[in-house]
Amino acid sequence: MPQHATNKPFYVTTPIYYVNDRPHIGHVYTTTVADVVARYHRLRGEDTFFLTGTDEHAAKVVDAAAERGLTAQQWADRNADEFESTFRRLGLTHDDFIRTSQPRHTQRVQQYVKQLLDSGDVYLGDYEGWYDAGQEEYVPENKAKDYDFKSPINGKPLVKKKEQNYFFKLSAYADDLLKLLDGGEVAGQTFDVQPVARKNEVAARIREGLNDVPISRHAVDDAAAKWGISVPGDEKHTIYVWIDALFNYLSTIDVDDPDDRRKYWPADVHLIAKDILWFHAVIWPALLLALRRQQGSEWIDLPKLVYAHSFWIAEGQKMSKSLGNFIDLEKIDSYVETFGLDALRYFLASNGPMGTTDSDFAEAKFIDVYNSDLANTFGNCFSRVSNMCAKYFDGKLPAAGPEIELAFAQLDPTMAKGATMQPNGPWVETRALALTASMNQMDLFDAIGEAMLIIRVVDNYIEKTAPFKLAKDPNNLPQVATILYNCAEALRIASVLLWPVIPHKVEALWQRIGCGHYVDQLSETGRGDFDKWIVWGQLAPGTPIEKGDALFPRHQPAKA
Ligand code: ME8
Repeated sequence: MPQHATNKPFYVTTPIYYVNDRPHIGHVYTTTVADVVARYHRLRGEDTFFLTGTDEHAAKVVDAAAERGLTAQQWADRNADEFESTFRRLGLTHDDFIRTSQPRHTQRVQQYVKQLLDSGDVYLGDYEGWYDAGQEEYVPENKAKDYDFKSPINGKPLVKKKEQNYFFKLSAYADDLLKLLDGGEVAGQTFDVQPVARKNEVAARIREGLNDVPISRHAVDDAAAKWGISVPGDEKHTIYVWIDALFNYLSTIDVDDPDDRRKYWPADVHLIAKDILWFHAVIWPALLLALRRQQGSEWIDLPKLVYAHSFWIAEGQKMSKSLGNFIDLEKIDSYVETFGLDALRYFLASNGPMGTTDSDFAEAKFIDVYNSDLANTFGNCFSRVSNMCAKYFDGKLPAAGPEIELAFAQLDPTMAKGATMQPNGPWVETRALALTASMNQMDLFDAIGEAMLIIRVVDNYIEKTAPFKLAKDPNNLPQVATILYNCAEALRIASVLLWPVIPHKVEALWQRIGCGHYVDQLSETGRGDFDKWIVWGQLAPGTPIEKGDALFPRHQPAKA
């Protein structure tokens, strides 16, 4: 697992997406998770770089463009715009959007491939094999046979293809890769793949043997292959789209500029899905090991972690073109319109396929999660606290006193004895530390679970201490004050923990509880003060608590 040294800036990437079609929920998901991770690191005050973008030199882009009477570049431009504007509309905060047809990328790719040609890691040879045109990849003989010579991904027939190609000497890196995956060091470098089941899959496949891989296509007799970056010094060949694409993680930050983007390398996490694990867990580190041996490239360390999540399915079925059941942009927009952007983010982050099982994107589940976690827990908790401040303390946060221990003992002796799950300083701060550990493991479920637990405990505490009953006797008001202070403070800390996931609603909450300066700091500097903000006791007594509209109004399904 990556240890985040405090002085190393944080760098997170998503795959760059093919522009043959418009974005769908899968693309939005990975980019949203990366956004949550990036926001979390910014919240911690870290210098953070978050990269996404589009992968354009694919044959299927040429085909899709031709069907519409457009050039590949025109079609790529249109869809790249669609990806970028979608991500912006969804409030995603990437620091750059790389397109592989941009000169800043193509020039660097040519430079890297030239270095590999010069070192002999890339050489010219002949290749014959089974090609999956949809995936733009060769399928090994035994796998092709297992799938009856059809694409393991889309079921279309594989084609036997023979070409003169440039090859990358992948076979030379098998031992190094196995050592790295086993937790060892190669040339002072470490490299991890998670979840561990995915790492084991990759290692098992490497142990079956690694062949050198073709990394070019013949651009003379293949019109689609002309759409690509030429192999330096040999115009007849273009660089295979996958090699071109992988280099995006490096080309974006490998620039001489006053900001010194190279400081972000190595990537702390490449977030991907299981479909593209092999390229990221095997080809990519091997390319980098080859590259960093070249003069001037010694700074090119290995990425710390490749994290491969699983897949969304839709309403219980695999999403596919033929079923026409993709959660597409229209559906995504309709969820946002009905429930709000943060509700979509919350559902993706808390119920998505991080880990090794697929997740179902089902409307009933979405509504259930929305109502139970956001409306009834987060939203309701704030409205209870703000209502009581309005009713008993003139809309202001009261000061806490020592009276609560007494109140506890009187109200619920069992709880006072156990007293482990009280929304008090030490307990809440422990939850924040647990969240940190979970985020470092890319365990979003646990991280969100810690924040939600605080709110559930606050709710339970309100039930158990019953301030609304206590308040009937004015002599009890000091106890009510303590209860409300504890609730508000616990809720404040929970909201800090939830900011990476539901930033817009959390910021609205902060404005209502006298923490507008958090919003100002984040918008002015881009960074938060996590370690300070999670310390108990920062809400000043007397602060006006503004009730406002429900943060997450309960969703009532329309009656049929
Ligand atoms: O593979 N569930 O691009 P791509 C979750 N250009 N995530 C999904 C998903 C699903 N059902 N479907 C897609 C490519 N994704 C290459 C990548 S990187 C150097 C080049 C997400 O447009 C997930 O992140 O096919 C997956 O890895 C990616 O989209 C594939 O996007």
